[in-house]
Amino acid sequence: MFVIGELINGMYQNIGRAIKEKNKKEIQKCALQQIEAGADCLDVNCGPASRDPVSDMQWLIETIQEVADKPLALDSSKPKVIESGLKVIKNKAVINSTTADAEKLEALVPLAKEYNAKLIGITISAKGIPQNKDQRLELAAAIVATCEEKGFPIADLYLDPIVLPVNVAQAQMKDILESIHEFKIIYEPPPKTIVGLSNVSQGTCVRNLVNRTFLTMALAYGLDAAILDPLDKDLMDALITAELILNKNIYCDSYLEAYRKK
Ligand code: THG
Repeated sequence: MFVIGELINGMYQNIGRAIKEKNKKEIQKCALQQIEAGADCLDVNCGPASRDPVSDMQWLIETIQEVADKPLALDSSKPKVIESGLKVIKNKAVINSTTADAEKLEALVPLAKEYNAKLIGITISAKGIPQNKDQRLELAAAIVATCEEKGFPIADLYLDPIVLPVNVAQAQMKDILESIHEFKIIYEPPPKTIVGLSNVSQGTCVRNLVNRTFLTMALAYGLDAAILDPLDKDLMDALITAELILNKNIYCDSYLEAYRKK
C-alpha cells in the first residue's frame, strides 16, 4: 500500500501558521515525523487561507526537499498551483488531483505526462459529487478515456471514488467500497485506486476507529493507496495487519516491528 501522509495541509492550524510565518522548522519536523512513521509520500496542500498558493506551494516543496527525499503529492484544485510545484519538485511527483471535467483533464493529463508524474483522478465533475456507484464508474471511465487518448500510462493513474463522511452519507459507503473494486476492471492494465481516508470520519465520534475500520475494509476491496495520518499508530498497525491477512506480508511473531521498519 502506498501511504501518503496528509499532515502538511494549511487546513491544520500549526501548518497554516507556519506557511504564513515562513517557519521552515515546523514544516520540516512534520515531514520527518510522517516519514519516520511510514509515509511513502507526503501530500502538500497550502490550505484555504493561502493568499498566494503559487509561491506558497513552491516554498513548501523547497522546504521539505531540504530534509526529505520522498515523492510529494501536489494537492490543489488549481492547475497553476500544480504546475508551479512541478517546476521545483526533484523526486517523482503525484498530481492531486484532476476531476472528470474536460477542462481539468485537458490541462492536467498532458502535464502529468510531460513531468512523468502520477495522477490522481477524482470521480467528481461540475455536476457535483456522485450519488451512487454507477455515477462514479461513469466519471472514472471518462478519466481513463482521456488518459488513454493522450498517451498517459493507466498504471500511473490513481482513481479516487471520493470518500464522504459516514455521518452524512452512510447509505453510500458500500457503493464507495465497491467502486474501489470495479475501477480496477475498467481497463487492462488496471488503474490504481486511492482514498482520502480522514474524510470518512469528519464530524463523527471515535474518528480513529472509523478511519481504521474503513481502511481495512477498503484494503479488502483492493485499495492501492491512501492519504492518511501516519502518526496514528493504531491505524498503521491495522494497515500492516490487513496486508498480512491479504498475504502481502509474511507472518512472523514480530511482523508489526518488521514491517514498520521496512
Ligand atoms: N482525495 C484526494 N485528496 C484529498 C482528499 C481526498 N486531499 C485533502 C483531503 N481529502 C485529505 N486530507 C485530509 C486532511 C485532513 C482532514 C481530512 C482529510 C481532517 N482534518 C481535520 C478536520 O477537518 O476535522 C482538521 C483538524 C484541524 O483543523 O486541526 O479531517 O479525499 N485525492
